[in-house]
Amino acid sequence: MRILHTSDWHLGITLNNMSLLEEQRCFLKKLYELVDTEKIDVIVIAGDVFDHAVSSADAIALYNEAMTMLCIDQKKRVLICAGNHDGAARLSSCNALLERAGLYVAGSVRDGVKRINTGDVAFHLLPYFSIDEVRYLHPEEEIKSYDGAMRTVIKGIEPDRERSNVLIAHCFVTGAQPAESDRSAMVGGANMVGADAFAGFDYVALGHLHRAQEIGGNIRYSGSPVKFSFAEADIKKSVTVVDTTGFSRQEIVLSMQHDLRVVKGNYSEILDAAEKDMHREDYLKIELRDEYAHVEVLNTLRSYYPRLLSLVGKQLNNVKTSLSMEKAASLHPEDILTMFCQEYTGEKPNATQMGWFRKALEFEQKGGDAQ
Ligand SMILES: [Mn+2]
Repeated sequence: MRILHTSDWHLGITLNNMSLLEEQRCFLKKLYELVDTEKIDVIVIAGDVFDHAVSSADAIALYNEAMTMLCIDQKKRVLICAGNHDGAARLSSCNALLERAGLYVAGSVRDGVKRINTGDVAFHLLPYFSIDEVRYLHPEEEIKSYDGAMRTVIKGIEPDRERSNVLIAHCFVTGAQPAESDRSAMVGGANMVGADAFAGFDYVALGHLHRAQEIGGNIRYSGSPVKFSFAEADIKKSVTVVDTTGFSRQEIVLSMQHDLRVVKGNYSEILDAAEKDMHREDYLKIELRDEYAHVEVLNTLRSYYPRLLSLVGKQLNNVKTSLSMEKAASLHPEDILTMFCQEYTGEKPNATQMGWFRKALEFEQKGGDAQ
């Protein structure tokens, strides 16, 4: 049997207020193709299908479209465990009905660990949980840590002796490397689970961390299929194809329709490069070495790069002012503004800026009330 392991779609996520739904739609198109070309039998999504517990209508529409394509048109089974970002109850609504179409969703650990037998594999679907949920379910156990809670839940899973056993879960395993967009996964390490808690499974398909990686011999994070932050600009995104004959793994690298890039350099160099740039539609963060990030610079760069989402200019930290308090007291405010602009931008304020300043000054001197 061939399994496609993915996780952390985060449908509905934004990057600097720009929706990434268009990228997520492109990923899904590639996913449908891969299901055919890689002869996939089962698609495993190890949590964080959505970015928010209450998702936008657009994100839900894309999810509906994807599940219909995979389950009805491509006639595959899709197994999902809820992640910490998913609204568990919403995600698992109409469960019994959806299972008839081949979509299996484990929303809450309170419903037990769902087992799905397909061919020679038993899949165990373990959704994200809080320590308190497990304490409530197992009052007889003394649960001191998240690791302890995980071990308690796993103890309750009956492995199928006749089949291979695959666990699908959403958690932070000790030793795994988070990416920048794993904000909620990085809280102090309190929710970490030791890899040995998963001994006995033939394969552990994990979600939660957005960087694809393998821990030990049989535990793997597929990582997110899309880059969600500029700190992940150089991280390759992929899905994992697992063949249950010997549980061999293949990482299939995905390119984004528009890549996410960080560009650093002097303003003139960046403008020269922009002229020849074949990928102006990419999501960009630009870091200028020799220029401040003012509006004109932003507008000029945006005229080349419509998806310029972050502009960082030369830092002001090392600028020392030549103006002492005593000297400032003896100068006219307009002279102070002129000195300030010269020191910080190298130029005098233009007529428009000086006009605004005079108006503000007049207002201030009249004792106008702030709005
Ligand atoms: Mn996630």
